[in-house]
Amino acid sequence: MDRYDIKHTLHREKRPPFGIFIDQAGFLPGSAKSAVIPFECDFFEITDKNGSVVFSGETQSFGNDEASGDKVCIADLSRLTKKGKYRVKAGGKSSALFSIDDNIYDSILDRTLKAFYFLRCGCGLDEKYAGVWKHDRCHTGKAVLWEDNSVSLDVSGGWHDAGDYGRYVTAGAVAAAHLLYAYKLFPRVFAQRRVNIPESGMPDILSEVRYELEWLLKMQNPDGSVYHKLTTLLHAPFVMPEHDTETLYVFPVSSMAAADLAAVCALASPVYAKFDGEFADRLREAAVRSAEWLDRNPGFMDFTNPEGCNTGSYGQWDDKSNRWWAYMEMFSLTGSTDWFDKANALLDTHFPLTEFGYTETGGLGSLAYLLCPHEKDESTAEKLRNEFSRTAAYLKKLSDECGYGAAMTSHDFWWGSNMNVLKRGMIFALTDMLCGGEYRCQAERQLHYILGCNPLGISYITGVGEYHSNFPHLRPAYADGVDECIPGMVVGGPNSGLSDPRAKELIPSGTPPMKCYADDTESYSLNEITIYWNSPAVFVLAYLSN
Ligand code: 9MR
Ligand code: ZN
Repeated sequence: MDRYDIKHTLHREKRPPFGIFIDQAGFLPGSAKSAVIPFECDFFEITDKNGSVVFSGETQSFGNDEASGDKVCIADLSRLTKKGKYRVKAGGKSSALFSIDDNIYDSILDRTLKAFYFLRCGCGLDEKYAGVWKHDRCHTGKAVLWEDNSVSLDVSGGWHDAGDYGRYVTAGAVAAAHLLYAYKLFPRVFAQRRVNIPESGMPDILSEVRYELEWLLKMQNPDGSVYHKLTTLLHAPFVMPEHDTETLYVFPVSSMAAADLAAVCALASPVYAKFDGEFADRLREAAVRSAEWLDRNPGFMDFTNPEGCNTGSYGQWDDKSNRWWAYMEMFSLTGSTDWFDKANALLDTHFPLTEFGYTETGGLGSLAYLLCPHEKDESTAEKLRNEFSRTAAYLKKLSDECGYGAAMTSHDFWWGSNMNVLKRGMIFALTDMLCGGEYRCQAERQLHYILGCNPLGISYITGVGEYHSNFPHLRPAYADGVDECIPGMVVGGPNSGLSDPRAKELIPSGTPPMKCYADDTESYSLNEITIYWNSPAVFVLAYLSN
């Protein structure tokens, strides 16, 4: 799978229309506000909707920014607090339109959450909920067990992982966990939030996550082992999901899948108890079953693609952080110190305790412990809080040293770099909340980078901002024939590894890491979308809306 048959004349990258870079959604009235000017100039002005100058100031020289290769100066407009819509002007250039308002995060949160509905599999997307992005029922048939083709299973449902139509347990569990923690920590943000999905009776975020959890439960064997993934043998061509009718295979079990399933079900069970006791019980039973399987099977069971299969593998080096997460969620669910001891025994095995990715899940386990309702071992809790504080302090330094405010070094721009930025936003948010670290401003800056304060001046969330990604590597977005992309999707972003042929074609060698991006459908290593790039965005937006 190297090239796709994609008509580039239809989906062509637009040239960035703005010369000054700013968060295109905007700012809360009381927040720090700045724009980045990628050329030398002494003064800037802010104009309102009618073009009248309402604010002006001197720029601050920042100097060379390593990751972008830009020499930048900063326009600090924090003192402008009046609500309205504005542009920054300097040196004959302009920024995109941005707002100062109390509700700037609301519609972005709605759209990034609704994005999960648009990725639902095993059902049709009705026009009533999906508008022009509706489609027929997809992937509803049974799937064949890879190891024994005479067995077929009903494993329909869940979210499409990404631009492809595969469904992968570890990726799904982690994305669901980000959303569940967003709900757990910021329930008021979601209590009344409606994003026009078919279900009702509980907050929409929980209905949406339930859609994935029901699928995850189907991926569990009676003995508690869990299949790693469900995909066709090869990635589908760029067709609508209902036209992808190749045989679906259920691929072998992995220990990460069992761990992540146990963890997310243990996390979810008490959250749903208030709304649906029967579902909460099923989640609890599933969690116990997989956690016990994990305990009986202490060896690392990786997953590698069998010969001839080219869909995602989500393989790992080890499963320590997944076990840590599972055991800590089990402790949180049951209060049984046996689970705590099993988790604690892993602490010396050295894995990051503040990571929120689909391979390194240590941060989720740490969070489970710090938020659990039982009496805690103070020294473990202290260690975890210290880890968050230490990591956040380091990341703040990176953010301060970056002209665009991203907590990234120039070596951090790999496949899905936008997830790195957003995960770091999560760490700032959590350190702020759990350790009293006052990192709100840094969390905001990560989002500002995603929404346009970056050296390409592009908002990396489809449909958000005047100039945003619109041609992601996302099959329905290409095949539906609708000009405007499905909104609320976070694209992967700059990747200095240029890990696909189209990226190598589009990005000249020597391009600075933060500029290794193109809004191009074919480039999966620059411009795909995934559920676990959207979920940290929802988390950070929920934190900032709280
Ligand atoms: O997000 C994954 C990225 O970090 C890896 O570098 C890349 C290559 O292994 O795979 C990405 O995951 C893809 C997955 O394998 C299949 N669905 C689409 C995912 C996003 O590109
Ligand atoms: Zn589908």
